[in-house]
Order: sequence, then C-alpha cells, then structure tokens
Amino acid sequence: MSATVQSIDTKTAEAEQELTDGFHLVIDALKLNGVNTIYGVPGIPITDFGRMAQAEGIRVISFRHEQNAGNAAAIAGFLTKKPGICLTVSAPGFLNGLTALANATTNCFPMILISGSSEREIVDLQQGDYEEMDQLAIAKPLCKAAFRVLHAADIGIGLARAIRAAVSGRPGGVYLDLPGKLFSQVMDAAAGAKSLVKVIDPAPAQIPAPAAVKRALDVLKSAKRPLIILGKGAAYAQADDAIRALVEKSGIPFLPMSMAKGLLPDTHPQCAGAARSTVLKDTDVVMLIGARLNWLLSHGKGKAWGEAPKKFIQIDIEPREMDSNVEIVAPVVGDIGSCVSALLEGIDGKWPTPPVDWTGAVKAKRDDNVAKMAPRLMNNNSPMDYHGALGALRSVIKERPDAIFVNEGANTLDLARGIIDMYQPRKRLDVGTWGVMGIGMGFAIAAAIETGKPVLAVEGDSAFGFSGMEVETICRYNLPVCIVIFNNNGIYRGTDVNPTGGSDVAPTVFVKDSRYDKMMEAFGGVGVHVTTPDELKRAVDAAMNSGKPTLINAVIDPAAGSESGRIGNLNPQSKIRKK
Ligand SMILES: Cc1ncc(C[n+]2csc(CCOP(=O)(O)OP(=O)(O)O)c2C)c(N)n1
Ligand SMILES: [Mg+2]
Repeated sequence: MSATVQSIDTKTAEAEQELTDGFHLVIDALKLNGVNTIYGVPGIPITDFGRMAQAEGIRVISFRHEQNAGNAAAIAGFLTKKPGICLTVSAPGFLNGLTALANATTNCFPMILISGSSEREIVDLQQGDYEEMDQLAIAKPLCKAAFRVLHAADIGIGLARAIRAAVSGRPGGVYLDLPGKLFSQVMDAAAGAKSLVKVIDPAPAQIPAPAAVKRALDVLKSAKRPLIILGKGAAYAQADDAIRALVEKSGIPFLPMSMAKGLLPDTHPQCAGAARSTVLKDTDVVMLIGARLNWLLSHGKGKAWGEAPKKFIQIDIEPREMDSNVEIVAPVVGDIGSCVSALLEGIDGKWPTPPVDWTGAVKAKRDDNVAKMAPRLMNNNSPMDYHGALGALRSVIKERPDAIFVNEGANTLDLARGIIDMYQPRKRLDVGTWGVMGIGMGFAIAAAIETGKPVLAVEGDSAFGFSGMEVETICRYNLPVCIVIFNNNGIYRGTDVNPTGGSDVAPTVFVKDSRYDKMMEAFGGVGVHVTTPDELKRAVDAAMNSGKPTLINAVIDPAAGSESGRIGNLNPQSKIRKK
C-alpha cells in the first residue's frame, strides 16, 4: 500500500471518528442523565437503537407487548424518582404504550414514552406511510407534556425537557417523538457532545409558605379527632423518616391509602387501617399528605364521611389540587418532604397529644376488627376462599417485609389490601387511581429489576390475563418473581350462567379449572398447582427462597367472590331489567 493511500485512509477514519448521529446522541443523552434501563419492544425504526443502547451499557429489557413495558417504566419511575423510559415503534406500538403513559400521568408516576415515528412529510400530508400516525397530537392530551425532536442538534435539549417535565412539580408521563430520520442524521461529534444537557436538580424542592404551615398547624392543634391520611404521593416523596416523625410526634392516628401502606407499618399502634370506616365518619380534622380527595376517598363528602363536620388540611405539590372536591381550610403547597419537615418544626414537646377518647376509640375499633378477621385467615379450607389463601400470604410478607408485593384483580385486590400487612415503604404496588387491570407483570418485572428484591405478584385470574404473556420475559431474564394466580374461574366469580341456556358461557366466566402453572413451565419456569392454604404457603416460600421464576395456580372457590370486590356499588343498575 502506498503512503498516499494510507494517509487518505487515516484521514477518512479520522473524519468518521469526528461524526456522531442521532442514535448515539440519544444514547449519550440518556446516559448523561443517569438512565441505565430501557423497557420496550423492538421494531422499525428503533431496533438498532435498542441494540446500540445495549452495546453502550444501558440495560434494554424487551417485552412481549408495549403496554407492559410502559407499566414497567411507570413503576420504575415511582420507585426511583427518576423517569422510567419506555421505547416503542410507531403507530400501533406507540398506541400500545399510550395506555401506560396515561395511567402513569393519572397516578403521578414519572415516565417518558419514547416512540419512533414515520416520515413527517408523508404523515403530515396523510399519504399513507408505513405505520403513519400523528403521534405527537394524539399523545398531548393524555400526558403531562409531549415533545418532538427533528434535528440531531436538539436531542440534548429535547431529552432535558422531557426529564424535567416528568419529574418536576407533580410527576407524570411525558411523550417524546423521535422520527425515524432523526436517528441516522449525522453531525460533528464535538458539537454533538456540547449539545447534550445534564439536567441539574430535575425536581427542585418546593418550599411551602411559612404562613401556610402555621395555618395548618393551628387547625391541626384545634382538632378533637384528628386523622392523617397518607397517599402514594407521600410514598413517592421518599421522605419516610420525616413522615414517620410527624405521625409519631403528633400522636395522630393515620390511614394509609393502598400504595402508602408500609410507609409506617400497618401494625403500628397509630395505624387506623382496620378502622377505616369509623375514622372517616368520626374525624373532625383531616390532614391529607400526598393523597387526593378523589373517588377512592369518596370525594371527601357523603355517607362515607358521616355527619360530623370536617376540616381538611391538604399537603400537595400541585396548587390546583386544593378545593378539588371540598373546601381545604389549610392548603400547604410544596413538595411533601419540605412540607412535612416544615410542619415538624412546629410540632415540639408542647404539642398536645390528641384526646385519648379519640385515640382509644380508634384503637378499640381496630383491635376489634382485627380480632374478628383472625379466625377466618386461619382456615385451611379446600377449595380455598380468599381469606384462607390470603392468610397464608400474609405470613409470607410478615416473614419477608422487604419483598415487593404486586396486586391486581377485584376480590383478589380488595381483600389482599385489607388482609396483607405491609411493613416497609413502597413495597405495595397495585392498580392505583384508575383501578386498571394489566399492571401486574410490568410492575413485577420493573420492581425486580430496579430493586433487586424478590417480588410476590398476587393476581386475579382475569387480571393476570392482561399481561400474562410476560411470564416469558420473567423467565428470559430469570427474575426473582413469584406469581400467585387466584383462580376462581372468572371475573369476580366463576359461577355465572348464560341466562338463555345457550352454549356460550356467561361473559364473566373463563375455562374451568385452567392450569396457569403450565404456562410457566412452557418457558422453563417453575409451575405449581395448589388447593389449600398450607400448600400455597409452602409453594410461595420455596419460590421466594429459590428466587426462581415461579407461577402458582391457586384454586379458589368459584363462588367465594363478590361482584366487583368492594366497589360493587359503582355498577349502574337497570330499573327495567327483565326478570
Ligand atoms: C383495563 C381494565 N379492563 C377492565 C377492567 C374491569 N375489571 C375490574 S376487575 C376485573 C377483573 C376481576 O377479576 P379477577 O382479576 O379474576 O379478580 P377476582 O375478583 O375474580 O378475584 C376487571 C376485568 C379494569 N379494571 N381495567
Ligand atoms: Mg377471578
């Protein structure tokens, strides 16, 4: 080879080294901002992007359906306070991810849905491109913010905006649209590196106004029957010590919402979880911490809240949350950590303990309810009822308080929430604000990956079906996930009949006596079939000890459940229903 050819070759190589492209800029921007995991499904135009991200050291977890990848990203956001990333292809993949994005936004979980999209010029003229869809326009009303990046030089800023939008203020879902062409756009490598943005202080503290804090303390001090309600916003805040100190120093009974269970142990002497209906009715001053007065709290009014007049104090990062349903006499706007710390400063040694007739009444009611429930949880009936099966699982969590408990279904959800005590913050992950089915496997996978802890997912047989194919994903990544399916042959119950006597079964009924455990075996996981609480406990213990992907088919009496679990009252009734 002549010297001239050699030098041209070297020059070309140098010139190539000095270029970067959209693929690498997105990866570099993610890494610069500490993103180390992507949840998604490959395909045009993001297949190579996934490969390159993996090559660059990002963990790329491939799912079987984007909705599950999206749910994984969302709960990763909840657990880490960093936006979870979901990566999808255009139109159908994007739409599959969108449900999770909307659900994340509703639940205030920070996530970013990054979808590849088709040629802008063709999409905008509606000329029928491959997977054509105006994704940005569709995403906008369903999430907190939506952005599109057209130039490689804007990738850094685009990603920075997405991160900030997802985690600052009230967290939520963000959509980031990356057209296929962007990935192969090249630019000078040095200029590319300079264009990247490391987001400094992505979720700045929002300090409450001192006057608001004082007002709240004054109202709280005047209470005869005070109550603290902890929502999943309080769990998200990771201000666990301050919240515990506030509850304990004030001496006020607390009620945890579903995903706030474990912030303080459910067995804590001040926990009013087992006296929920009594405390809601009888309290005179309620302090909401990261909990919204939505349907889950009967909007703060009506029968559930009884006759006694109430005053509400509300701590929330979103000012517009105040007065959403009833008057808030003491709004405290700021991030939960800052607000709780500020309140704590006012709760000194002179703080009056709440009247003992109140705390005593709450405790008596709670102990009474717990005692009434106890024998039911110890039954070893076969087929199992919910109480027997959940009694067994209750012991599992008691013995392994750091395990993560994922839960969805109707009866399977509502009864497990009441029965299974949680002991540590952010260990209970469930259907959230919408009561959505389908979060199960996505949540379980991300929980295992983000925390490295064992996961126990307790699923109604219907609920499981929404994300069940991800058992392959669990086996593929060999995750320490134990799935228990409460198999009652259907939705709510397995006993409904077709009133016409025709050959179709009733709409709520599934194939009888299905063997979900065999699904797990198909992918190399452990499948177990159990019919008694004792067998169930043994099987779950073995799974949790081994860390092997396991699915336990737990046979539940098909007649044991009730319509819609605990929320049957929300079903509209026909007044002219034919007898
Ligand atoms: C996405 C979605 N689709 C439908 C529903 C309605 N829904 C509520 S609970 C439920 C399933 C309940 O059955 P299962 O999971 O088997 O629990 P079980 O009550 O039988 O224990 C369904 C379909 C929902 N909440 N979310
Ligand atoms: Mg069922």
